[in-house]
Amino acid sequence: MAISPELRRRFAEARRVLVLTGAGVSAESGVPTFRGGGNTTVWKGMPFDVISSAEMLERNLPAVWEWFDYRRDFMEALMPNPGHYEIAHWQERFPEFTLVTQNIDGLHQKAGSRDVIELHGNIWRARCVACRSTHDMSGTKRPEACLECGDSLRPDVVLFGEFLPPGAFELAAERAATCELCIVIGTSGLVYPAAGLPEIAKSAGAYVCEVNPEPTPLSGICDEVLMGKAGEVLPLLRS
Ligand code: BV8
Repeated sequence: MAISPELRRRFAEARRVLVLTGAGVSAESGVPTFRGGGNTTVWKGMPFDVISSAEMLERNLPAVWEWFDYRRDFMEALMPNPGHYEIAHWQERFPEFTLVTQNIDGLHQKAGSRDVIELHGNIWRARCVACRSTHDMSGTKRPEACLECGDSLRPDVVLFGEFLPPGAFELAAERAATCELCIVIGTSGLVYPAAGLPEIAKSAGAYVCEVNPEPTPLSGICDEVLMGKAGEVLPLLRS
């Protein structure tokens, strides 16, 4: 895997760096991607963007919980991979480093990343549908109801057709618009508004680099594409 002298130079000199990650960065940890090898994740006959939708939450909250309980159970034992750890190191390396993720698995934080902008929420939290208080579920059973007001809980994730957490995308877009280097890792670039961030960085003059074993709709706007697995490619960037 050849890293161009241009990318090495920019990696060495950049101060303001933004990283956007998707399910691919967690693939080597055992988290199945949503769209790998041409097929889409299906749960009980429903494509994931149907079971993970605002409409389904309205219609059948218990079914939505069953889907997230199932994913939480198998994610419990999963550990970060070298890709996550390399990214965690970058927060010490670059003076102004921003990590934006579409992942809800919390593996970036488990690898030591701080101030992660979680665009689509986190599977280890539940949120009250009434008072919006959140409840940590890591290592504990899911509470039956809100411990503050007793109303029902929902996963603290962003479902299709729902707005992102207040301010999360705005902060990510602001950082994308001022970064010098944008590294896009393990995303198919199909879900918006997240997939719009590399375009914001590109149009603001940043050097945009993609790390993915497969081409994506974003590859065309990238200055450099490193076709490989995150856990194998990212350590190569270390000089
Ligand atoms: C919203 C949480 C406003 C839940 C998720 C504009 C155009 C078209 C559609 C829209 C648009 N704007 C809004 C929409 C609708 C929709 C959308 O984008 N639909 C898509 C399907 C077309 N967006 C929304 O609904 C968003 N909300 O816009 O609000 C609004 C409000 C009301 C009405 C209208 C608009 C909310 C979207 C968030 C949904 N929640 N997750 C859950 O997890 O169940 S999205 C979820 O799917 C993930 O978070 C992620 O974002 C996405 C999956 O994508 P990736 O992470 O990229 O994963 P994928 O499997 O696809 O690809 C993996 C990649 O990794 C592959 O390329 C593979 O090659 C690569 N890879 C594999 N192994 C490795 C690797 N790479 C590196 N290393 C490896 N080892």
